[in-house]
Amino acid sequence: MELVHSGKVRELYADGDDLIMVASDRVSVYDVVLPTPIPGKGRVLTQLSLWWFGQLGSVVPNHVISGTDVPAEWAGRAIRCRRLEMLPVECIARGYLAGLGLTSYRETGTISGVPLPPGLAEGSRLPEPVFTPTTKAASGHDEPLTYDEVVEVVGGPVAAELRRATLEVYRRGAELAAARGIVIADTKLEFGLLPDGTLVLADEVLTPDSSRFWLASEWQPGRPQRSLDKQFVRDWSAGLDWDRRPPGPAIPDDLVAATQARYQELYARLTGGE
Ligand code: PZK
Repeated sequence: MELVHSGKVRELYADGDDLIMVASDRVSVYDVVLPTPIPGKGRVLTQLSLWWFGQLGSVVPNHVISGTDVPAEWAGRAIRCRRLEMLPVECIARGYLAGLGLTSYRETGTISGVPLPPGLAEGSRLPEPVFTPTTKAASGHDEPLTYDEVVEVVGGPVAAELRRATLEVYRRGAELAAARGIVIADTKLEFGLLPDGTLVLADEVLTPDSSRFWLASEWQPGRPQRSLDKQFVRDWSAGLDWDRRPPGPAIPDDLVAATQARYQELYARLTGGE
């Protein structure tokens, strides 16, 4: 099959009119892929995405054709999907203050032009989720976009659909996760259009590679929150004498096992499955 796109942790192949998205066991920290894979990560994230696509089907159509009609060597970690005309906007919804949203709030009291109340702390829940789109830079870093800039890029009607679908996917996902003891702080979504103009949710959805997951029982505004995925790897690598440039360090066996267990636990908790 023809490789059409190779990302840090996933590949995209063309199969006739369809695309096949394949998730690897690679893990990245501080935007660098580490030389040690986390066995089963690609399968867990693929199955989690498929589960969410199913849960969210009534909010917005998605690009999934099949999670099983894929080449045998990729079974369990690949999705056959419809080819879309992708929109050049990263659609982010934030329900809590972290990452770049926190930075923006500290500097301006706003995120993406939306004014927020004073006195919020790192990790605080926002009064309501905010749509904080960015550009999709081929390399380097994504730049924040105001809603008006999204309108300039995709037009008013599609911009309005993007904001509604992004916030609704986040709201439904966060509500479902909350019932299972997990906080989804924020998430990044990608959308495309079918030839008839229908807006379709693409890529992966509500995985730990595209979202921040916290344990509700540990959530405490006013300090950095512990992420429910590769936090062990991040913490360990932060303590090394490593300049965060490639090549990254090899992950010790016990950390690989612990990280593998966290991914599996997250999947089991959210979906009630194995
Ligand atoms: C598409 N990406 C990003 C994802 C990578 C790169 N349904 C679609 N139709 C057309 N294009 C895309 C999709 C999707 N999803 C997604 N780039 C193009 C991407 C995964 C692995 F290497």
